[in-house]
Amino acid sequence: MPYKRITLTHFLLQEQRRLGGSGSFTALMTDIVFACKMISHEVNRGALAGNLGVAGSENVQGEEQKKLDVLANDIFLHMNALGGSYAGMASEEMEDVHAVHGAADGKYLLLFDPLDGSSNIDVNISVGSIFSILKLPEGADAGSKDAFLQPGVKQVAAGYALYGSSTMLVLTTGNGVNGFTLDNNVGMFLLTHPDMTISADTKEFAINASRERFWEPPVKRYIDECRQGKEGPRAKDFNMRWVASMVAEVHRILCRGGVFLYPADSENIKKGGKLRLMYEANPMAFIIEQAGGAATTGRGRMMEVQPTGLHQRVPVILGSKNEVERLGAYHAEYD
Ligand code: AHM
Ligand code: MG
Repeated sequence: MPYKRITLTHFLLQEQRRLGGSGSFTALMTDIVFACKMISHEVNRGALAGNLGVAGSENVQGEEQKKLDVLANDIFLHMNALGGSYAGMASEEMEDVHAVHGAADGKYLLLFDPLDGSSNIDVNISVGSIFSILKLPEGADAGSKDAFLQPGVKQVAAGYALYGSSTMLVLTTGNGVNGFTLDNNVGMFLLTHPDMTISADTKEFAINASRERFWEPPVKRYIDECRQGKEGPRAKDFNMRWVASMVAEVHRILCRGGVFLYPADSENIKKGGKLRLMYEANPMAFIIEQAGGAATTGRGRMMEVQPTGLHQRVPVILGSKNEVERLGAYHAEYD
């Protein structure tokens, strides 16, 4: 009975009343929701719409772009420029920031990864969009990247859309985490996962184990101990998962606990890590912390990292609190 559930729009209006807001936040979220619905539609149509395969271009980081990377970026830019809530936007797929012209009232900055996990597009495995919302600092120029270089603790909202077996939108505005499922028949996101929380302990870890030869000693120690199972120092059996779509991994952790690592290693450390601070690590860290989990670089809280570059990469460890703290202790012992 869809009409008995709270829609995302109603949820946002309730939040607006609770906070005594002006409605501008509700308006900007509406733009994001439209963008995610359209991307969901394009992802679902896949090969039927000729959406698979490479675009023949590279992004700012020298990575090959897929057709859907480019399309999803265009959809995000276009939908979010229309509403007038944003002064500027920055994307994993664009070298420079995009000032929104004509948005005289735009008070917010939007950072997004339009299609995360895009190596999975062509094989019909879950992908997602990630977004982070910051306030435009007083007097700042939204056309300058300096306005965007704020630590994760300054985020006013963050979320992701998961294009999986169903499309979901998971959101935090700093007051817990709520998940909404897209009902395609009525075209609305409905609240299906209220107050998502992450168990402090887990028996599941996620890491790209093909990189083991590059790992630092604390990561190697942690994974070795997990793999020893009941016979090892952890005295319990662990399971492993790796989807290679961060959105899907974070969603699994929100649903049943776990720890996700894309750590610094001897090969990716030249770049600072693999995942991007502003488009991936910070928004996910905000969501994870709001659900009772923890997110670090292994050497400090993720959301306290002061960004120095728009496309900066960082080591990422996040998920069930006790496991993340254990990994932090192993790093501290080693350093
Ligand atoms: P992308 O933004 O280019 O898609 O890359 C980010 C993705 C994450 O979703 C995922 O956790 C990771 O890259 C997978 O990396 P790997 O291919 O090394 O397993
Ligand atoms: Mg990404």
